[in-house]
Amino acid sequence: DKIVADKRKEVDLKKKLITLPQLESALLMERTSVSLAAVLRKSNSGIIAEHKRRSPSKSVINQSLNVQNVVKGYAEAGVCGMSVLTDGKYFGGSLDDLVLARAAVNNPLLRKEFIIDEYQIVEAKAYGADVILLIAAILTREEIKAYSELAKSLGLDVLLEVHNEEELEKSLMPNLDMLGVNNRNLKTFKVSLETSKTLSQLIPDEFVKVSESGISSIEAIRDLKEYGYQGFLIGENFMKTDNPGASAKAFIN
Ligand code: IGP
Repeated sequence: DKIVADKRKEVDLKKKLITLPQLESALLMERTSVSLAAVLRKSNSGIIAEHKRRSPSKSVINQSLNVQNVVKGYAEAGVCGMSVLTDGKYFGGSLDDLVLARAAVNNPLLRKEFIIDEYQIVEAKAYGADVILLIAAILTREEIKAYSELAKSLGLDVLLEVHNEEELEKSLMPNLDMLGVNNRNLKTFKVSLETSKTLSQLIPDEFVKVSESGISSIEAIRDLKEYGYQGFLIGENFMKTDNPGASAKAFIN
């Protein structure tokens, strides 16, 4: 898989530029993380709003706004947390975006990244994330176990993403806080909320259920809540507007 190969090269290069001990001495390693799962459990809205400049499926979404203003707008709207894309090649994001977002808001922040190495998990913490994403489609069960244990040892929440039954069965284990169902098929880019609905019954109650991608209406959220979802990860629908914060606000209350 091309993305994973690109990421491997990127991480191997970074390890030479900033060593693991250097990362571990970053100031933000001392910060106490905020649990997104805990916020979602108490919230009615469940909105996790994403900062996303572009994507492989849509190319340009929004290149003109600055990340700090976007996340401040989301915070003012009252979202539960924000997701910040840090992948540069496919999504036009960066770790600078994450650390700038961290400086701008106190809400839990998800580092949205293709994590394939422990180094990226320490990096997530060092740049201010509260939550990491683990994608079942690109990881083995052993990797999911090791990575989620490392995340927990750093105080980070784990959102495990699946998009079919096999991935879900392979991944269920205690250290995951949230189970995310991606409604977007990563190969065809086709979006169907049915994916969330079908998989919901297979997710044990101890995990906070998050529905990801392709959500563009309050009705869709209301519908997904009936299937037990407490988190809704929304990017494009907010970012395609001039004022993502105001767009998110319309989904809250
Ligand atoms: C947001 P959307 O359709 O609202 O912009 O989707 C989010 O779910 C999507 O960006 C995403 C993603 C990912 C991106 C879900 N899983 C994994 C990169 C990698």
